[in-house]
Amino acid sequence: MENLEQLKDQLLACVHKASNLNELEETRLQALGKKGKLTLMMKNLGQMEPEQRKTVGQELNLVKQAISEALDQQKRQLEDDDLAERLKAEQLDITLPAREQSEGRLHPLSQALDSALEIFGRMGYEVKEGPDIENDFNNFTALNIPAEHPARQEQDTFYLPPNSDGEDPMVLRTHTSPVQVRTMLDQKPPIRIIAPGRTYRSDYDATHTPMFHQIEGLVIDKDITMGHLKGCLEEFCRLFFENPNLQLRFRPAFFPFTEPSAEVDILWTNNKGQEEWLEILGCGMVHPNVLENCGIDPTENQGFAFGMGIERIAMLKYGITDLRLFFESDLRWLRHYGFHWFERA
Ligand code: 2NM
Repeated sequence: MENLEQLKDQLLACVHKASNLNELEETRLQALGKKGKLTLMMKNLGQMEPEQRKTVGQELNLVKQAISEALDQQKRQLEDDDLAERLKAEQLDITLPAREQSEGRLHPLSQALDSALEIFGRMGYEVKEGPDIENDFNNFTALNIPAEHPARQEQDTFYLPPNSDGEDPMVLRTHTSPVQVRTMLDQKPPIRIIAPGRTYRSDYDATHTPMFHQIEGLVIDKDITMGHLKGCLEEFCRLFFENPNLQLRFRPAFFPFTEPSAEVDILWTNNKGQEEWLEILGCGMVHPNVLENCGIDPTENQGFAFGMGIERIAMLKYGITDLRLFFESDLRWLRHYGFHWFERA
């Protein structure tokens, strides 16, 4: 009996001394394993007198139970300590920026879009988005694009399968202008918005992809003029192309949704050192029919709008020569033309 008490104290001391899960397992085996001290004593019970066997057996069971409980408790404690230590060691500051050597790159389209939005944001434009699938009114009718206009033809527009409800088929938006239409329909002037996003036209060659990206802008108030339009676009182009002396040329053009309309060229020095005018965007004063279609009184309000292709301005700014590679997800191309987070606008 005295031996048993000593053994119990000794085993408990071992349990409490175990400083890791391996040591604890060792202790468990010493006590309760196949050849453990308590296990062997249990085996010896068989050789005792029935009376002695009963009392010693009971004592032994109590000791076994006490050791088992101590082992469980110590195990939980060690596991908790382990976890706490690991949580402390593996602490991660998720607010830190990515490491410079990180493999990830920002796609040049994202970089171009970020820069453009940064510039328009500072000018006080609000970013608006809308769905890629639009109805005929928002994409065409409201924008003064008549039924027989070539832009509506099958070869340019992706039409969705017609519905049984008799409505015109939905389309993949051919420009982001429906976002402006939606905004005019539910907001009163003054309006100053920029609408970036994906657009779709059934066209595929060296300079066209069926999906491409646009940024369009719209400003409406009581006394907005073409002077405001010119100033805004000149400021944008000089900031975007990082050239404070960049020359712009406004050429008369035609769009159904603006009158007058213009195309803007920038004076560009090509890689042979020669200067050339390159078209980069279209713009104009919003057509009174468009304002009217969108619930804005054209006798009280006027405004300007503009639109540009993000692929195009990205190619010019970053010296990218092949449009189609934008959409190939070629890692070598991305490593070459992509940007690191710290190069962002
Ligand atoms: C362009 C060129 C000229 C344009 C017009 C409108 C709206 F909705 F206000 F009528 N949004 N965008 C516009 C005008 C777009 O892209 C070359």
